[in-house]
Amino acid sequence: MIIRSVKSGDIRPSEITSKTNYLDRRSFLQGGLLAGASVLAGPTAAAIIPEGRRAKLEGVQASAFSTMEEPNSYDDVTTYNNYYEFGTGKADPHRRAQDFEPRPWTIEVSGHAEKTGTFDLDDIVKEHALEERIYRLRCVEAWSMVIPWVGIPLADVIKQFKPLSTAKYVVFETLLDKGRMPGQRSRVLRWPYIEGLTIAEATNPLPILAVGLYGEVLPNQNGAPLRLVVPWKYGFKSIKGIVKITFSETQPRTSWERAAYTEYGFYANVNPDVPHPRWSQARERRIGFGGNGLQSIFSSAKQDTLMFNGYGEHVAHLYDGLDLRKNF
Ligand SMILES: Nc1nc2c(c(=O)[nH]1)N[C@H]1C(S)=C(S)[C@@H](COP(=O)(O)O)O[C@H]1N2
Ligand SMILES: [Mo]
Repeated sequence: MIIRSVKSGDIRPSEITSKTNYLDRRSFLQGGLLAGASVLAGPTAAAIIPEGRRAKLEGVQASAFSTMEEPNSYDDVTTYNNYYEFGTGKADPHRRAQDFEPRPWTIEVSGHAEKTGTFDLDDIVKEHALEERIYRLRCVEAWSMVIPWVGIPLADVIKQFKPLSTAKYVVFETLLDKGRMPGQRSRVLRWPYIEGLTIAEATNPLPILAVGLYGEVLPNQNGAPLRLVVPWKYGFKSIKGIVKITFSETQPRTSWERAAYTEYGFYANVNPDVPHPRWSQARERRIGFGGNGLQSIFSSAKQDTLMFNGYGEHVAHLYDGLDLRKNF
């Protein structure tokens, strides 16, 4: 099988975006292997998250779900962020999350599942193999990036906790700690940040719990030590700094719905046909490319936004019979 195992030592972050890797990935996809996660089951190495800023992740496997688009630069991905716990400006998380200490870290798992309790992050991730998933991220603010995440499939983590048949939703919460997250002193959102998925969405092969990017541990500003990535939904669904996972019978009220329920719905599927009440969602600006730093957002050209952010073949069936204008 043509699975490229990326080991630290023989690859540097800058090389992950190299043309060779890009072409490898393309021939892999052209080999017709994009059938589903089952073909990707390679040797399972215990995932270990090393400590320390910019520490390399070992034994990362490539994924057929990765996009073939050129990833954004490390600088784009780590200096232009949304993380209101560290301020509402795009440059705030990069500046203000530097001293955040993401370890040790525990996750509380509760609700309608057989296995609940408080788990050390390492005890959850060591059950899984690490994958690089290069995904588009489309923000509700009509910009996008391409980010080489490293993570574990959310579906596998869900299985690990054995949800009951009454578990209809999976709810995620970010750390609540005004001392460590100064943005929580502002009332711009209800804290803690809350997000949720239906159980069908959460067990789809696409979402991952990311522990890294560019082959290294996740920077604080991108949600260290653990954040969700749901590539067919607007970026705000991809909650950062997760400390709590709840299996719920009822649909949660998310932080963004509480902030403005007419603007931010529970589903939040990327949809060029449903405008935000205050702006169109038909097009998007790709951050970077043709400039650098913050200036580039003004210079880069716009491109059409794709239904489900281009991931429709994998997720459109989840919404059969649902009116996506009402359920935005
Ligand atoms: N806890 C938390 N998670 C969050 C946010 C936030 O403010 N707080 N912002 C969201 C939004 S709007 C986007 S677009 C993505 C941005 O992820 P990135 O900065 O890693 O690119 O994170 C999402 N996750
Ligand atoms: Mo966003």
